[in-house]
Amino acid sequence: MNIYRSTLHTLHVPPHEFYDGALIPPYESAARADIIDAALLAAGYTDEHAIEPVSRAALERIHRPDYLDYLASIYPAWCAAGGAIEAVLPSTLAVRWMQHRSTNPLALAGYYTFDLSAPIVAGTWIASLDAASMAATAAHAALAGTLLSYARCRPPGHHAGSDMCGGYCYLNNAALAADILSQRGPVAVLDIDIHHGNGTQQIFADRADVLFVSLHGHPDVCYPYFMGFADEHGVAAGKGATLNIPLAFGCDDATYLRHIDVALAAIRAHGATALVLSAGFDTYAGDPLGGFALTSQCYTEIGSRCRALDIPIVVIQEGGYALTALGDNVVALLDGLTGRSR
Ligand code: Q9C
Ligand code: ZN
Repeated sequence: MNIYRSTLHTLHVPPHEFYDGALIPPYESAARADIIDAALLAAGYTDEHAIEPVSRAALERIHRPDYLDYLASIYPAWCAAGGAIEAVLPSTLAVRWMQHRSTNPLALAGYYTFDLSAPIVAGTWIASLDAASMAATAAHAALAGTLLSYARCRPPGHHAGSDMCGGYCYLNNAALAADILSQRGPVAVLDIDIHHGNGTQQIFADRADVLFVSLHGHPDVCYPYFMGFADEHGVAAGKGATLNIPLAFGCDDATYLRHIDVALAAIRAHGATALVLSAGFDTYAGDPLGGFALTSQCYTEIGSRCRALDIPIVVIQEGGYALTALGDNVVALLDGLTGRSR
């Protein structure tokens, strides 16, 4: 199994996030990556491969050019315009009937952001590019015959849409990998983060060749609230290529695995030639941002059921905030995907 990881993520350390009205230390921290790296090493998952910089053309297939320019340039522009040096985090969002395109950096931030949990600091663009590069490199390796890769992406990506950041996400790493893999034939994204992958769904909504399947906390009670309902099936040519499986909080291993089988049946029916696994571990019992009750063994079982698809798999790290268990849970998933028992 190819492993992609690096230390550039340490350039992205936001000072805070808003959580239901409170300003708190960010759950999405550099410590998460360190914990995963230590666990990979201890478990013998050490087949590290070099990361190739992702091309602008590849990024522009999933993100709008003006959004990419925004991410690359907003931090100094925001500071020069009088924004706080701590981070770019707008107080005014361009919601529904407020869509005027301003060039004021303080306004731009509200145009390209959908919530208050994606602060941009000086190194956010470099760190995001690096995470995206891991995902793209893993996808190219899969095209070249690698059966299994794990990209330890930080920041995560599945909430980032074609032109919006939010939910700790800036560039959509999983969408980038899926788009690259789609050169070869139909592909599927299976999103197992507890939060619906609203960005990935939006990016692929009108595409028939990329099936998006997500198991997540029901949006009536779970972030991101406004998307992820079972009646969203895709639009235009993409109708039928979106499958949302919202689940009630409290979901246990047995219930979850029953629904994984539904997801895998859809992936088989789609004729997927490759799988991108958007792997969040905030479904773990006791995750501070979760609400499900999965055990570590469940991740091994998810992995082994995905392995049975018998197609190349690119695993993209998404969420997971129960720090004491995060490393073990990543290893548990990889054990299932490799068929390794310990
Ligand atoms: N009351 C990922 O797991 N805060 N992002 C939600 C809800 C944002 C999660 C507050 C959660 C973002 C990648
Ligand atoms: Zn999540």
